[in-house]
Order: sequence, then C-alpha cells, then structure tokens
Amino acid sequence: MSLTKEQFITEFKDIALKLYAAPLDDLSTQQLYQALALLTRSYIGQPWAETKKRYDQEETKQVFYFSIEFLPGRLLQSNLLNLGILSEVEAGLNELGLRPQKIFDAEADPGLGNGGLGRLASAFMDAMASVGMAGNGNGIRYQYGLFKQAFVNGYQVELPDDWMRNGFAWETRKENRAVTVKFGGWVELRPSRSGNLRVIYHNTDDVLAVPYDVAMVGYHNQVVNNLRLWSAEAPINAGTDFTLEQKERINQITQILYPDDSDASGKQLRLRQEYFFTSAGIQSIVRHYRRTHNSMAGFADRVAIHINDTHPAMAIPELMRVLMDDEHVSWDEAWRITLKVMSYTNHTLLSEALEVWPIDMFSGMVPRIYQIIQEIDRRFRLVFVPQFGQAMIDRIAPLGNGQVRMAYLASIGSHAINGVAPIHSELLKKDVLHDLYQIFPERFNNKTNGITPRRWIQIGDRPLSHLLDKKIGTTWRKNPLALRQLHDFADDTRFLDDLNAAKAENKRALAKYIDQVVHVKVDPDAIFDVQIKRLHAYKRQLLHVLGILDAYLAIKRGEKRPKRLHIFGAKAAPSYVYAKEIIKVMNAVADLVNGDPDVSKYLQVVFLPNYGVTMAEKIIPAADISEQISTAGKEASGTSNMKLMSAGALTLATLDGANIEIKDAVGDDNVEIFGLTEEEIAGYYQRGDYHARDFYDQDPRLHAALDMLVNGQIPGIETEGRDIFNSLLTYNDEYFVLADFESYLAANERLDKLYQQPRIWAKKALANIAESGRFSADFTVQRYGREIWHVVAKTPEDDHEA
Ligand code: CBF
Repeated sequence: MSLTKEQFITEFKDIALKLYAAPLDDLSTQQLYQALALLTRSYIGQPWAETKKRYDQEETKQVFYFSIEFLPGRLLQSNLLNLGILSEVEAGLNELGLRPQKIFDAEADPGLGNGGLGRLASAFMDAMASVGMAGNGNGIRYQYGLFKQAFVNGYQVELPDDWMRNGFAWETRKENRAVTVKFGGWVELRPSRSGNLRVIYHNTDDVLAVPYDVAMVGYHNQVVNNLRLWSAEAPINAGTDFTLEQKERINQITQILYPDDSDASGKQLRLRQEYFFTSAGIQSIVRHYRRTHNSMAGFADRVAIHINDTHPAMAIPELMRVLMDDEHVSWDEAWRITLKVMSYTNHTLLSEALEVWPIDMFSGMVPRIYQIIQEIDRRFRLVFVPQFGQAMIDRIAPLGNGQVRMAYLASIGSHAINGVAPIHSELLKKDVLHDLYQIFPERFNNKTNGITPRRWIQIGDRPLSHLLDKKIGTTWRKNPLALRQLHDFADDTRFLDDLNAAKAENKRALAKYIDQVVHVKVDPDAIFDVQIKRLHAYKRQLLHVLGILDAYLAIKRGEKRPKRLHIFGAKAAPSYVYAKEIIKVMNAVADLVNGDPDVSKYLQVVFLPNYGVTMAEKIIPAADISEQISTAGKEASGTSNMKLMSAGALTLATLDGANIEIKDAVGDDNVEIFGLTEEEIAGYYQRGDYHARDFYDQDPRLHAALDMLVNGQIPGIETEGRDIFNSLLTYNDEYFVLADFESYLAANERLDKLYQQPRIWAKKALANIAESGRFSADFTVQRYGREIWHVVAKTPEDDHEA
C-alpha cells in the first residue's frame, strides 16, 4: 500500500484522539502502541476481506496448518514492513518527536508457543501469505504463555506469562463462527430408516469454541491470510445453567500453554486442548466448504490439512467423524478423502517426545474418536498383518500397549510424512518410523525447515540491511536468493570492513541491552559466542559450559586468549529437573567468571532470562559464533542455526539437523565442524562400548573441568554439580558430551585464531549471509505446496500481469 509520512501523521493523530480523547503528548507509550496497532489494523482490513473473497470466488485450494503452537513474535513492525509502510511510519513518528522503537517495545510477545515447532508454524504463516499461497493457521488462543522465566539465586523460576494483559490488538473475535466441541459421555449407534447409522451422543460435556482471527499479512503483495485461534467458553442458550466451577473448568482448556504434563491432570488438560482445537478447526473447515457445495465429493480438491507434529493428529479421526456422522459419507469414501487431505510433519526423533495416550483416559474423553481409531486400527491390521506379519503390525498399529500412539495414527492417516532436515528424514525411515516406511515408502519425504529473513534481517538487523541495499540493491528483500550476489564482493576489503562495522554496531547495541537486563557490563569488542534454544540435555549447553570452565582454568594458569563473551538464552520445561540443574550451574559459572577480575578480562558469560522471539531479534544480529552443538542424530533440524548464519555468524557445529545443509551450502571453509557423527554414535549404541569414564581418566583438561562441578570451586552448586557429574560419569553420559569435548575445544581454538584476522573472518561471514537465502521459509512452503499440498501460489499482482 502507499502512505505518505504526512498522511500517516494526520491519521495517527486522528485515531489517537478518537481512542483516548487526548492529544499525542498526553498518551503513555502503551497507549501510543495501541493507537498505532489499531491504525495499522485499519489498513489491513480491506486486503484481508478481499483475499478471503478472492479465495472463495476462485475456489482456491486452501491449506490449513494445524498447530498446537504458533510463535509469531511481535506483529506491529512486521505488519508495517509487509504492508510496505514501515519507513513512512517511522519517519512520521520521528517527526512527531516520538521514538518508534520505544513504541514497538510496548508490544508483548504473543505467548502462543514456546519452541522451534511453534516458531516454524509462524514463519510458515508469514511465508504462505508472502508467496501468495492460501494458507490458514489453526491453533489455540492461550490466555497465558508457557511462563515468564526469572532467575532467583541462579534457579529458574516460572512466573505467569500474562501476555494479554493489555489485550491483543491483532485479534478479531468471530462469535458468529463458533462451533460446539463435545467431550465425554457415551455414543449410541442407531440404524436409521435410510439404512445409515445414526450416531447419537449422550451426556456429553459441550464446550463452545469461539474463534479469534489474526491477519497474516503478505510481503508487499496485498495478500492477507488468516490465523484462527480458538478460545473455550461455556455454551450459551443450551438450556443449561453452568455453575462458576463448570465455567472455570471450560475456560481452563485455553487458559495456559503447555500445562505441566508430569501429572495425570496436566496430561488430561493437554489431551483436552488437542481435541478442542482440532475438532473446532475441522468443523469450521467443513462448514465453510458446505456453504458453497452440496456434497463432500470435491472436498479434497479444495482443502489440504497439515498436522504440525502429532498434537493435532486427532484431525484424522475427527474428519472421519464429521464425514461419516454429519455428512453421511461411507467409511471407504471418508477414508479416501481423509488420506488425500491430511499430511504430517514429524519434528523429533526423541522417543520420549513421541506422544502416546493411555486408552482409558482417551476413550473416556473422546469416545466417538476412540471408536473411529479402533476401526482404523482394525482395518490396518486386517490389511497388513498378512503381508508384514503380526509382530511388525503390533509394533506400529495406532493402538497398542494400552495406548493410543499418535505418531502411528498420524502416519497411517496421512498421504505424506516429512522430516525437517535430510538427516532427520533419513533417520525417520531408518529408525523411528522404520516399519511404517516399509509399508508406505512413497509417503516419506524431506522438507527442510526455513526462517523468515524479513523478521531476522530486515527488521532485526538494520545495519546489515542498509549495507546490503547499498551494495547489491534491494531485490534480496523480496528474493533472498539475490544475497548470492555478495559472493562478488568476497575480496572487496572495503566491503568486508563495512560488514565488520555493521556487526560492531549490533554488538554495541546488544551490550547496552545486556547491561539493562542483567546489569553486566560486557566488552563489545569481545567475540560474541551465542547459544540460544530450549534447554535440553541433547542440545548440550553443558558441553558449552565445560568449554567455558576449561577456558577459566587456562586463564587462571596465566594463558592469554582473545576475549569471548558467551551468551545464553534458554528455558527449561518446568518439570525437567536435570535441565533446571544445568541452568543453575550455568548461572553459577557466569557469576564465578564475571566476578573474577583476572578472568573477566578474557572471558564473560551472560545468561539472559526469558528468551523469546523479541530477545532473539536483539541477540542474533550481534552474534559472531553460532553454537549448534547437539549430539549428532538428535536435533531434528534447528532453525536458530539458519537465523544466525543469515546474520553472518560462523556456525560451530556437529553434523546434526540442518547444520549439515548449512555446511554444504557455505562449504567446509566457512563453518567449524567437530564431534562424533551420527553413524559413530549409532556404532557406540550398537556395540555398547561407550565408556564416558575413559575420557575423564585420559583427558586432563576434561578431568579438571569436570572436577569443578564437585570440588567447591563454583559456589552454590553442591547438589546440581554432583547430579550432573554423576549423570556424566556414573550414568555414562547419555549425550556423548565427554566424547566430543576434545574436538569441541580444538574447533574453538581454530575460531579464536581466525578472529585475529578480521577480514578473513568477515569473508567467511559474507559467505554465510550470501548462502542464507536458500533457507527462507518462502521456499520451504513452496516445496510443501508443490509436493505435498498441491496448491498454487498466486497474488493479486499475478492477475494484473496476466
Ligand atoms: O522443526 C522445528 C523444530 O522443532 C523442534 O523444536 C521440536 O519441537 N521438536 C525440534 O527440536 C527442532 O530441531 C526443529 O527445528
């Protein structure tokens, strides 16, 4: 859209006055934010309505991306950017004497997700709109996010994440689109006069699912897609009066993201959430389709539903239910439609993360869905036992060991099953879903994850963006593959110096932020070494910490080193005790290092609490080193690796997840690889001959670093240090931290040396930025579109050009 600075100023003053009955200089920053968000929404309304109308008129095939999490990050700046008016708005605000960044900072990060899978879902929403694909999101409107992380005496403390305290400016309540979701009760199958079975539900607990729609604005293309988030409410006018307690029970369904599932009630709530948003989504899709079609015959040509990990896997039996019970479609026809519509992404190889539900809990909560799964299970066994044998089918049928097994259900009911990086997709076939691969080899494929450079470079990294515009023009903003033009300047020393200067500017900004957040003064000239991701043993923050302890001891012995600042951001799941112990140790190590003036000249450590999307936007542009050091074969893909490379950070990595593709993209000279390969680790597992203690006994540096966990040198970690020490030695180091220690140190030493040659470093950074375009989520969703969803992307401009 086009908007001049002057128009903006007039409209902004006007809307602020209408909203608050006060001139701008009387408004708080929060009020200014609300006014600006409302004005921005008013620009979105028309293209949003037009996009919907166009999809309906042209009968565009639409994708519905079902995900229990979305992690969009702040939306104001990105909506302004995508509308094409960010510069005008910023210029207008400046002219009004207001600081744009201060206003942007008043927006809360939506607490609708917590990790990689949720962030990926949001990147896909942004990408689908930006490439002109009819892509809708379907999820939950959580009132509270995961938790707000604080550190008290170095321990993680979980505070409520009341992210909606000031409302959520981007949502539109659509009570006229509400649907009823039925839980519990029992089901009667009664033959009807027509010969069909009538399904009658008795004594169900009904919940009203009310949708809140959020606009997903495409980049400079007038496309606005829809993210639909469901909120649970007590039904109205149902002839029942609900007690406050009952209402509270219903509201609880969408109150909080990721209830702690370490106990039975937490688990129940999680399962309830899964059925709630899945059923609501399916019902609303079918209802919308039926408004313009009098049968379901062509449904699969108009609708693709994607299951983001197994949490929405009940979409499969739920679609079967709606097709059979409400639309009176036969089982065979319903199954044909369902298979054609559904596709599934697996995001993890960790067996403990593969969802299963106890049958008694499941069948009590969703009896009709359970009946349908029983029938899927029965037919699956009937067809495949004769071909593949009882034992194999027992292993992978949807029901087994008293459990409903969601990954198997998702795989059996989807026409496509993908992993998120080549190594991960291969391991799915080889290992976790091997038996299913034997049966359905054609379903398996890879779709490497992607990120949105609009957020990470255009918004997050202004100094780099301006430099790129100056050097290669602005095409890269629309097509990130244009970043490859940077290769032409790999020997342009002036440009390399400019790249370093942009990085230095970002580092100064981050240093200031660190001081504000954790009150540590860091040296912006240090190497900024970053590890930002969820805290999990397989991600091996612990290896990074042991590396820091080794450096600490070396400096204490009098060794001089290039100064390094280690920056961590990580939340641990509230019930994950071991991860929380690692957090405590990390904080204690930070205190030890930063508090020792001999050491802090060369080494500093900061652990920024409450890591999230907005914090990532501040950290990533300033990173020199990107630590991607998971045990090979454990990280499905990772996406912080892609974001950090796009900011020119050098990847220090194991051959795991998408690190491998990053290495292939930039070449061996422009990444630092270390550690055991997946095959080597599999070899240890097979032979059973990994002896962590041997490494401890034979490597004096490792020995000394590990001893620090238990010898009192790090104050305040008696219990945690001992537990971690034991996990590594007594319990034989499940994640091969000790085996990779030596090569990790060697890789770090190479990086230290390299940093002494700023232009050579900059040249490697340049190679990383230049090759980062291929990881744009725009390309990822186009691959999904072509190969899985069978949809075509189109924008209003395409019509114009045609
Ligand atoms: O695919 C997106 C991301 O998902 C996870 O975060 C997940 O939730 N399972 C994986 O751990 C990441 O490797 C992956 O990038």
